[in-house]
Order: sequence, then C-alpha cells, then structure tokens
Amino acid sequence: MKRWAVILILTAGVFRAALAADYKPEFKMSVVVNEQTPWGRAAIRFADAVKYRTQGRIQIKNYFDGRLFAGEQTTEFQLMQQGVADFAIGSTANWFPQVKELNLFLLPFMFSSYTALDAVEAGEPGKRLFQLIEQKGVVPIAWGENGFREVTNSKHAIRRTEDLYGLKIRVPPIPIIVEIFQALGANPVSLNWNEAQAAFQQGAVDGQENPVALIIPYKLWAVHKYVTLWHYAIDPLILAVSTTWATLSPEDRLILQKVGDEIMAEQKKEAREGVEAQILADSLEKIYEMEVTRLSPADAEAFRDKTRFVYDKWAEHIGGEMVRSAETIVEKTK
Ligand code: X2X
Repeated sequence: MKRWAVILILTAGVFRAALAADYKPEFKMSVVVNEQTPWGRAAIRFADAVKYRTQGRIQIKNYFDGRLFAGEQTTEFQLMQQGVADFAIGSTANWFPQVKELNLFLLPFMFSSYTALDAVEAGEPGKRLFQLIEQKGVVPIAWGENGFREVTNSKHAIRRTEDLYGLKIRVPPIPIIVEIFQALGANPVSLNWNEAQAAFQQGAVDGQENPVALIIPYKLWAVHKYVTLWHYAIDPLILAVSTTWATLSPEDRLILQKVGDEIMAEQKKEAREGVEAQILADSLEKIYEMEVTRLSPADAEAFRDKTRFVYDKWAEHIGGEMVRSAETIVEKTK
C-alpha cells in the first residue's frame, strides 16, 4: 500500500475516535406521553438500537411524560432548536408554533384514511414540511403515528353536532383545535397533557379528544363511557434530531437515519394496525365497555359543514399551495 494511503487511513481512524470521544455521555430524547404507548415504546426501541449499532457512542436517555419541557408541550420544538433536547419523537400538532404549516394535519375532517396520509407524507407536502423543519434548525428523520383523533366523554353519545353543545372538552393548547371545538358549540379547555390526567380523574372536564392508541393505555375508558370514532383530525409524529446533528460523525448520522426509518415504520404499524383491523374498536366495546359511536355519512357531513370556516381560515394561514397539493393527493386515494 502507498504511504499516503496508510497515512490517510490512520488519520481518518484517529479523527473518528476523537469525534466519538467528544460526544457527551447522555443524549436527551423528549416524549410527551408515557412508555406504555406505541409512541413511547418506539423511543425505548430507538435508544436501545442506536446504542447497540453505534457500539455505545450514542446513549440516549428518554424523558417521558413531557419531563424535559416542564409540561409545556408546545415548547418541545424550541428545546430542540436550543439543543436542550437532542432528540424528540414529537406530535406534529405540538410543533405548530415554530412550523405553522404542520397545522395541515389538523384541518378538520381533511384526511379520510391512513393511505391518504401516507401519500401526503411521501409526496410534495411531506417533503416540503421536512424542508421547513430543517430550515428551523431541526433535522427530521422519519414519520410516525399517533393516530386519528377521536372524542371521548362521560355524558352521552356524540352522534350529531348538537351533542357537543356545552360539553367541557380538554384539548391541547393548540389554537386550531380550540377553534374547531368552539365552532361545534363545545366548551374547549386547553390543558397540557400531564395536567389533563388529573382533570379527567376529577371529572373537571366532560371529555377529551385523542387517538385510540392513547385512550387505551391512559385508561380513559375508566372515566369516559362514550367514544365517537369520527377521525376529525390526524396526528402524525416525527422523529427528529436537534442542532446536535451537526456534531455527529457521518457514520453515526447514517446509523441514526437507518435505525430511525426502521423503528418508526414499525411504530406506525403498531399505532394503526389494531385500529384499521377494528380490533381496538371492538375492544373498546367488549373489554372496556365503552359505547362506540360511528357517524353516518349525513352526520359526518354536518360536522364538516359546521367546521368549514375554521378549515378555510387555517388553510390560508398554512398556505394555499400546500393545502391544495395535499387535497389533490387525498382526493386521488378515495
Ligand atoms: O396533548 C395531547 O392531546 C397529545 C398527547 O395528543 C399531544 O401531544 C398532541
């Protein structure tokens, strides 16, 4: 072997070892929910797999239940921009203050199926959203799933729009969600997820809106007898890396990307499968004794009509081009 080649290999080795040695002993991962959800379980799998594949160079500690941001779930993205959180598996809904275009997924009754959602994520709108996130200093790795947001409550079945009148519904501190519930005549109460648990237990609110993947592990069936599977909004997750990305070696970045892709694909499946196959909906009824309501096409149309002005207002705020592009993709998958 030529001498320069030997020198090159040696210096590359030293360079890599030095980089690895420079890494901090603990990387922090932010997660809003607990480890009993498909969302939380993915964070555990990711940390374990990354540690194994980087031979211990990257050790991630998971901070569940919003512990990294002291309960303020809509500051999670900012924590990544500041490098306080190195990683997050975050709800796109919670990242709206920094990336307003992520409100796309909360446009009321826009997404009819997971097939439509996947097509939007893989298409132009999804790519654009990843670019926008990257422009804000955060590196998105892969899409995941919290799920279609359904509504539960302790008072009565919600079938028609008037059934929501006056009900106190806990919602996350996210303006478009507040406006949707106001448009439907409900009384939305904004609470962070960690505060919401006590409000459910004490009956301080009548209901809430979250996917089945959270309704079951958070035992909302114990406090709310009624659930309506109305799919009013969708809540994709994103696995992302903070400004920390720039400090990692190309080799380790590749490992994060590969492991992240695999684990989030698995996470999506786990969050969706039971719902798509009706297994979870059945268990809401058979095991947890909830009364499950599905909307007839006419009733669904009434909910859509009543929230149309909220849709139009936020579509403008998000940007017409992105919304139209997503609408076209959704239409094609029908
Ligand atoms: O707060 C919620 O409802 C949750 C857990 O779904 C989000 O983080 C948006």
